[in-house]
Amino acid sequence: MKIKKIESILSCFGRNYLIVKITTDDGIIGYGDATLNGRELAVKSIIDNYLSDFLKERNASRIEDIWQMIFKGTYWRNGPVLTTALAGIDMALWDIKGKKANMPLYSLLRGKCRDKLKIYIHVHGKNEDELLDRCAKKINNGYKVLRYSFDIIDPSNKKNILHQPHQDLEISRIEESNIKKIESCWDSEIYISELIRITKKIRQSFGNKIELIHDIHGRLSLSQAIRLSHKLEDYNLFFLEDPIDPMNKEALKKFKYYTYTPIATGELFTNLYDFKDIISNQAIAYIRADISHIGGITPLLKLSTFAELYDIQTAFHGPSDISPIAHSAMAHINACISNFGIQEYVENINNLSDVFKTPLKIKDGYLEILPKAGIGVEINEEIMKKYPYKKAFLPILRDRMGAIHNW
Ligand code: GCO
Ligand code: MG
Repeated sequence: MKIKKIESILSCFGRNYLIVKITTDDGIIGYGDATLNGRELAVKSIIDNYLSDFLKERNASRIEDIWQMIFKGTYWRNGPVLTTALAGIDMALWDIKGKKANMPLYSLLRGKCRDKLKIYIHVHGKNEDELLDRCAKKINNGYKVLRYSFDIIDPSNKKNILHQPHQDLEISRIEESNIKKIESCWDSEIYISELIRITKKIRQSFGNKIELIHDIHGRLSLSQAIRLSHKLEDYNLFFLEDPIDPMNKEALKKFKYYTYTPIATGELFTNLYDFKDIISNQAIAYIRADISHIGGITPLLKLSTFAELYDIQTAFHGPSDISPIAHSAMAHINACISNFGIQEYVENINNLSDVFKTPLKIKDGYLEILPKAGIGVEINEEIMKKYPYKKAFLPILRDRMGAIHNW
């Protein structure tokens, strides 16, 4: 089974998605996700102009070999542009392998070891009341784990909002915008006190019937994070994500001795080595690897097994800026690894169902996966063409003195 054709399709459904399509000489088509939010054209270029030359006429079933060839063979290994392109190719090849064998990916890998997946969804409020209302609505809809965030009006400039990025798609987001509108001013101290106050409110309102997650996006210093995580211990978070800059591995290794709030990190990591030290030191409780940025299914399986040896669980990155193909591929992996913890999920991702028909289904707050061959996403390319790419940028934060702050 030889690779005949490699295409990359870029389109925008509120968020931009870059899809890799590989066709084999026996007519099997595989799809993968190569979306890198804010850098889509760079990934498209590396696929179209470089990687496709490596792939033509290769044996499509030799996935490990192709993965290593692209990662090591290009010499300038690593970096999010290369690994995201590689992820798209890797997913498409696994999709082909599953379709050829007529098996869902989870069967082709290890076979299901659980029937349904615990998930968490985003709930955002523009103010405290809206947040509490929306939490109540989500709990009524059966969701068990909520990742909460909220806007804060800057007391010294009412026009400035201290934003927290979120994927609650029913609430307007500022995450992607024109280059001229993306900068805002951030104040970590105001945020810390508001976060403690609002977390207490959520717990008082809903008791222990839900589990809570909060994402800090690496915005705090180590000492701020220690102070905050102590105060949050009373509210028993499921995990706290990226309290400090995830690149500062030494700080993460120290941080674990200061708090018993479980820590999750890793959505920014683009290779297995980024995780090696913090896993082997048990600095974190959950790995937040992103299938589309770490290089696809092949490395994610290796990473999960490595984490399993240290009693660390998975909580793969699942925002709306990776496509339903990536969400589906992760669900297959989650179904068949023993150290699955939880999966981040975007409720409305299936609203794209006229374009992407996924094998995923939400039932009573859990994610279920239907037995479709391969990754199991059907794509309507005709409709897809009607949603052209729109250039958009992620926000940029500055501190009170005007210097760039961690996003
Ligand atoms: C998460 C992420 C998202 C990011 C987004 C950036 O934990 O889901 O941090 O909230 O904002 O992936 O594009
Ligand atoms: Mg995050």
